[in-house]
Amino acid sequence: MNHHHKELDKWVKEMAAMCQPDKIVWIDGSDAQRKQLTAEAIKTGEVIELNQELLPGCLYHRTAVNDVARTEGLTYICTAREEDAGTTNNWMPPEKAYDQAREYFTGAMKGRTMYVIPFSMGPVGSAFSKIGVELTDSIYVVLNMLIMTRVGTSVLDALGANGVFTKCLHSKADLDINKRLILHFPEDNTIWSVGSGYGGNVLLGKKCLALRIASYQARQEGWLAEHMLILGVEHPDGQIDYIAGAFPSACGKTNLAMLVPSPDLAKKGYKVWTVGDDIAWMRIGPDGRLWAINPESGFFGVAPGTNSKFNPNAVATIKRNTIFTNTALLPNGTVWWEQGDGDQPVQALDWRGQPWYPGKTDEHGKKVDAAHANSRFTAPASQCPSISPHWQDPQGVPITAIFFGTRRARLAPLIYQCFDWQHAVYVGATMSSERTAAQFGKIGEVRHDPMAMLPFCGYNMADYFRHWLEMGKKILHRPKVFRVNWFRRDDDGNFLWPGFGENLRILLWALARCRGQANAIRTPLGWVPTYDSIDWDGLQFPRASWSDLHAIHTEEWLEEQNQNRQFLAQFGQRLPSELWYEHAAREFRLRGHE
Ligand code: OXD
Ligand code: MN
Repeated sequence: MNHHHKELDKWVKEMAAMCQPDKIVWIDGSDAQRKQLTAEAIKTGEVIELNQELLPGCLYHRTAVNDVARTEGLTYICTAREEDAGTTNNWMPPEKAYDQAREYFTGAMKGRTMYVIPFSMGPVGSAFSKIGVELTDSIYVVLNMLIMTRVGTSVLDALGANGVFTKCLHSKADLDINKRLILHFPEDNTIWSVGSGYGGNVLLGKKCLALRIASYQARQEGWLAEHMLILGVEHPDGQIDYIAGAFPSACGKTNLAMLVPSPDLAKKGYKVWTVGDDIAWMRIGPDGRLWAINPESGFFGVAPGTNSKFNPNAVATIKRNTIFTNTALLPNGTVWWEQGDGDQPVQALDWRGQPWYPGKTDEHGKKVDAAHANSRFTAPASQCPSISPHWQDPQGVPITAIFFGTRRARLAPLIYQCFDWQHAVYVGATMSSERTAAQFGKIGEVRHDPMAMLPFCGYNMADYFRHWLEMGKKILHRPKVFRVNWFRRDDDGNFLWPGFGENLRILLWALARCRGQANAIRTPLGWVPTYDSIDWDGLQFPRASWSDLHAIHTEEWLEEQNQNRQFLAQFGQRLPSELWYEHAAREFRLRGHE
């Protein structure tokens, strides 16, 4: 490939000398090359071609059975000083990390091809964007990167002879979980990932670059790299407000980003536009507002639960040119998953490739799912019916409101508005959520996940909180911040709130608050909507349930305060004192002293 970046050439040669591939292929981003690689991967069985009449351009892939989610325990931030990685990250000294991984990488690509993928996170050439180059021995990775990022010659052109890029090295090696490492070297702008084939571990533009490395760079450069969706709400008068929202993995970010207004709200002229479903890069614009881009160009969404009722836009998006991973495979060459569209199949191959039938149980009598709970679709954002006309604007879209959401069966109200930016940083810093299938570990267990960034912050989280506080001082027109929880349940375990399209009612209240227009009640937690401040057209929602959704059980909240105190204490002296101030202030309010 024709380019003149000496450092890039040198690095590719060095990595090839270590990994010893049979050949090196540069990915140019062309359709012809993509088709040729697809054909090759079909031939070797790395991917399976789906029914091209029913799912044109679609492919199917299975990962190894012990390689189905991000392995946070094997994910490291390798800074020279341990305290720069902080207590919430795994840390290894860079030399040790390189040495250990070098062992796994050495000769790992023998008999294989090394693909060189130049990619841009963000529109090519935008001042917001960052360039990376991923080396990998997996065509599956190449095909996913072609969807999730902007790839090829145009990126090399933008890089020029001296451009800065993140060095991303990946090898499946033996897919051995005992020789798996996901290593980040923020000080070297380098990522090494070995021994995995799961998206979150190997599509290095996504979590590794766009969050862990980018968050480190964002602090140095004065911007924010966040685990947030971006959506636009169009009002009947045509004005569009943009919201960014942080939610932990598998808490409905994709569904919220693609929200379809309920019929009565649609009739009034409300629309929702999708800008991004997972990551937001936000900078202060010349007008003093916060402007956001989605650095990705595709969706890597959770399949189970995706259906025409809850997310028709996602269903439409994944009808073509989509890669399905670890779903069930049907005899007619289509795919299926639990809580998806269509009747439960009478037979299928499950995500492991085993014959499956309804009611199948394992040796312990436990029901076997056909699709893995963290099975995924990879689909081009451009195919989404609700994709915003502004989703690729190089300067991004202006953010009016920020949402912090988690999954809590009790305790957290449906929504409250934070009193101010400093309070919001405390609320974000102490949010906790129930664990989902997107990461290894016990599902349902409550864990702290500050700003939904626990697994993605590439530096000391205490410094991250400070960075948020500092940003608040620099943004002239700060977004208003709201804490939401769509998942509160009653004593019988039923969801109290219908969610999905009805969430727009809550978004509209928040946006009205940003204009100073909606009523709210002051509570110890923040500002809560009055029942009458919500647009209820087309939804009969009992007043009593509204109260239940916002009930604050003081004893439980005081226990939560204890948990929060313990969580914050781990950061020691490095924690900004403003957070202790906010902690004490909330406790004071909860105890009724205000
Ligand atoms: C994701 C995740 O894939 O957060 O977006 O795990
Ligand atoms: Mn995510």
